[in-house]
Amino acid sequence: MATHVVEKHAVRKPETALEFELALEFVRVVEEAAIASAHTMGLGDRHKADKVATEAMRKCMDTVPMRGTIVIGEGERDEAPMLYIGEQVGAGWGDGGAFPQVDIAVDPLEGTNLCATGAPGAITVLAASEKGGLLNAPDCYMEKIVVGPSCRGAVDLDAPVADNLKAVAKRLDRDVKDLTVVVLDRPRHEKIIDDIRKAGARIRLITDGDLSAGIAAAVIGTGVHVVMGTGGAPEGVITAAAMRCLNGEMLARLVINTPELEERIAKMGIRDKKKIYTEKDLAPGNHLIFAATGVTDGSLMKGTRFFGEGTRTSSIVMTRQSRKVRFVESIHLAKRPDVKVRFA
Ligand code: VTB
Repeated sequence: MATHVVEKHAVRKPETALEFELALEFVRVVEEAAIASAHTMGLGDRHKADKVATEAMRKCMDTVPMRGTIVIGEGERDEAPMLYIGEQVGAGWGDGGAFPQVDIAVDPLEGTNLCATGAPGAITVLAASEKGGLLNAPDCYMEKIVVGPSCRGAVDLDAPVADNLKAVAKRLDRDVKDLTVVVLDRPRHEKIIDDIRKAGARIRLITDGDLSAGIAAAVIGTGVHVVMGTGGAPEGVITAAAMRCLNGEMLARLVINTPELEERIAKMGIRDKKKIYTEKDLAPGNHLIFAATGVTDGSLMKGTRFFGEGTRTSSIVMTRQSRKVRFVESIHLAKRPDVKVRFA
């Protein structure tokens, strides 16, 4: 007689369950934020775009079966009404511990200006991990360099730009002139841009969104090979979580240039302000989820589309331990009984 034996190791540990059970839940969260902010596209009001994304993300977050804590969010408790650092989110609090504890880093709308002007590249995004799996970075600038798996170990944050580009070109088996480097178009990057031009590589200047650019650099076929320059540290942590799912490499250093920031990092227990962080230092979690939805069209995902009888969203969700990169196309139907479903 056949018997079914459930072996002990077949039972999932709660932290393994985290990726399996929460990945698609977090897709819902970024989808809702994208739908809300996409309605504000082109209104010229970046604060409104961010506000509605934040509210939608916060509301949806509370339907997720977890005990979540925001570790990177919209600011400190006294400066942000919701999704503030330390805020408890999720439906699992007060259940006696049956649901996983999760740390969450959010950027409800990455590229608020892009959304406000209807320009490409706005996304809603978050990263999640087991407790302690995401560095609680302060809201300051961060120097960054991001490359893909073939360039691991080839770049150095303190090396001259020309040396880094030569090393990347070698790993990618091409000339420096065949590299494209993405840089945020800011006056602070004048020297870096000059150095890249002198080295002979091509440049794509972007007005916003070095997080998506980092993902593009980490995967093959996007035409982006390196991201360089200074952007936000919180977004840096979320980028690092993506790198850990894609085997990309990120080197980063906090820009601590005021007494307030010195004090802030001291309180956070960061002793060496010049420390160079790798993607593993920024997102050390074993179990990591990265989820993002397109608000406006981008190179990785299409923007959110409204077609009267519903809304269509394009998302990406990646998990580290279970090694998945999923592209999720969702049709959110209008709540009417006669609604017709459109596939194209
Ligand atoms: C923005 C944004 C980036 O950093 O530039 C921001 O577009 C900070 O730079 O994607 P500024 O203060 O000069 O605007 C990011 O948010 C992320 O790193």
